[in-house]
Amino acid sequence: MDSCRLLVVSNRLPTSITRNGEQSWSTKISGGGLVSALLGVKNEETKWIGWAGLEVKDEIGQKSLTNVLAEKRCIPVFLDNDTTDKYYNGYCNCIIWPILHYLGIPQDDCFAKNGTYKAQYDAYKKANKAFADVIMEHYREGDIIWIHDYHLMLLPKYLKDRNSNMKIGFFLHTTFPPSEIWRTLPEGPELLRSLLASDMIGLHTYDLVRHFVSTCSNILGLESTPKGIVDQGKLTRISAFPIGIDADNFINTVQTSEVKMEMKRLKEKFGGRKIILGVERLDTIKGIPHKILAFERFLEENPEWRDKVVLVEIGVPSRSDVPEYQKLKIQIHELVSRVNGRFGTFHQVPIHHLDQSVNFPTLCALYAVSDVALITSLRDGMNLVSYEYVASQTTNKGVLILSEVAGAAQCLGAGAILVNPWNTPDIAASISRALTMPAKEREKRHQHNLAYVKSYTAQEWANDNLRCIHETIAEAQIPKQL
Ligand code: GDG
Repeated sequence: MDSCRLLVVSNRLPTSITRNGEQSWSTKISGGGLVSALLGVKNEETKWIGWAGLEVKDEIGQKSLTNVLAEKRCIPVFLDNDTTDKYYNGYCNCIIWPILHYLGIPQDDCFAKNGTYKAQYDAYKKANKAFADVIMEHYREGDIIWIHDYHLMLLPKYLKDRNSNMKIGFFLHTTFPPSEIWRTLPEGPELLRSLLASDMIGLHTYDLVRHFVSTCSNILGLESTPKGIVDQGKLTRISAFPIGIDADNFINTVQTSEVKMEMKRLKEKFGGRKIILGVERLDTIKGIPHKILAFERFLEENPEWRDKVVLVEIGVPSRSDVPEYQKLKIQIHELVSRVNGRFGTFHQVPIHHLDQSVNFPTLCALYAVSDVALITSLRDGMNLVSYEYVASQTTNKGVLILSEVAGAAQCLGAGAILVNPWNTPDIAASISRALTMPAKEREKRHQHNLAYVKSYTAQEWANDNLRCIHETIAEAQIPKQL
């Protein structure tokens, strides 16, 4: 791969920022798949451009934060609170996110709370333009721009309009729906045209590539080839790159004394009961109510397990200003309370539920002590939690129950028990099967998944994406040389 400067662009920077005083800031690296994937990219120089995550109105503050972040190779985009609310809470998370995950556009209080539809889309454009401005300020000829996710779908076009020589890759971390769902989005054609201004678009799986390509053909009437979409002689390459994790980080962290002590505490806390684990952002796509209903069914049908198993459900707060997410939280609380009320005793309850995130060592300890991971996403681009669980199960060889409609099912399907998240009785039966699975079968399934998780890592994913961007750019230059 050529040595070049890489500008990674995503809605958020990989650091969380707190203001302590006029010119005093603390920054902390945030976790997550994208951060670990990109930290491993071996490039001459990588810079990360993203929203600062907080409003900084004064110029002195903006300058001082920019200087602090420069040391971390990060460049902030500043957005005011009103734009952020309409762009992020509104258009990104009320409109595009549900469409991308095959759900309809909500019609009610989403607009009342986060501004009208038009105001939300205007804010989306404004935010994408603010990103384009910052990129243009820092861009040098030859840089590769690698844009991430649905927050920035208008950015490829805004950039190419200003400099048609720019080399742009785009990666979508979510699912992408069939064309008839995308068709319901009023701005769908405009967003597609902008995405196609990229040189290369990556999605997690071939199914998603197929959806994207057929949507471009059906809605825009464009020609598709095995490599991608052709518009007026220009090819935009569309390819599948299933994201991975930094498996060694989990394998090594579960060996640390801090995690081992936490594992011991957790085992004592749950008093020898089998642990079923759920970890996810509290999100409408993660199927948390479906999981609780299935666990309830399992307890109904298997009374002998009632005092021998606990479901630990970590629902990490997410998008808490969006009405759909507020409703979901209430629904989950009601369900947890019902199941605990029905099957709990004075001594213990069957669901241990937290509305909080946990720190990384605790997360690793939870992964490592759990006997089963239960993932019932209704749609999920990939689902990194399933990978992280596998990587952390070095001693337990726990069982992964995984939604068949998560992208991860296409990579871990042979080792996991796959379930349809809407099939409550089948998930309940799968819990029973997982808890009673013979050690030999658990070992075999675990080894299968571990081999995959270790071989296709976050770094491989990033390198493959970048290799493909370089190839596409090189191929596009061939006719000019003839
Ligand atoms: C999007 C797509 C796609 C979770 N709770 C805690 C915590 N986490 C970390 C996990 C994991 C990440 O958050 C979640 O990643 P997922 O992939 O499971 O889900 P999304 O957030 O929806 O991610 C998804 C992904 O992008 C990557 O392309 O797979 O389909 O929706 O890394 O470890 N980390 C800590 N405490 C927690 O409580 N420290």
